[in-house]
Amino acid sequence: MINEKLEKAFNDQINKELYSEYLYLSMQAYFERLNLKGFVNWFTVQVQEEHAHAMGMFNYVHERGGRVELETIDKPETNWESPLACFEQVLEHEEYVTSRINALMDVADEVKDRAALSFLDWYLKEQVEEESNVGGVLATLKLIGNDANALLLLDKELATRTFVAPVIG
Ligand code: OFO
Repeated sequence: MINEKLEKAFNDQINKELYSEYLYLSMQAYFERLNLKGFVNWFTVQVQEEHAHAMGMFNYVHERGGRVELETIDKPETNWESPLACFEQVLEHEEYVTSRINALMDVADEVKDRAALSFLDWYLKEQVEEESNVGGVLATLKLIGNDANALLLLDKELATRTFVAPVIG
């Protein structure tokens, strides 16, 4: 049976993952407006990943005999100054999520739930990958500056990203 404090921390993180899904869906809509279909594809995959992250925890809490209580999901921003500004926010958000996963692990550590710690290891590794992935796109966007042709080349590259359902835990 999962400890009550840890159960609450998991519920908070489920909300954060669902917010991530919502934020990236809003960014997807932004790139639809810009008609940059490769970026749209990148966010389509990102949205699916965030949903999988939320569901991984959703299922885990149940597996541990806990209770999931869904909270309100905050309204995400709907517009950005540029693709660069948008990706700056993605990186900032992923860094925030990493800090929340660390905080969740602190709670698991505090209540000596080693099974939960081992489960959360996957999320920690995933955050390293996400930050590096997003950091790569951001670095390219900085190089691109106002070069529309280079932006279209990046758009082509982002069109190749595909979703692979993660095996969590
Ligand atoms: Fe769930 O990893 Fe991004 O936020």
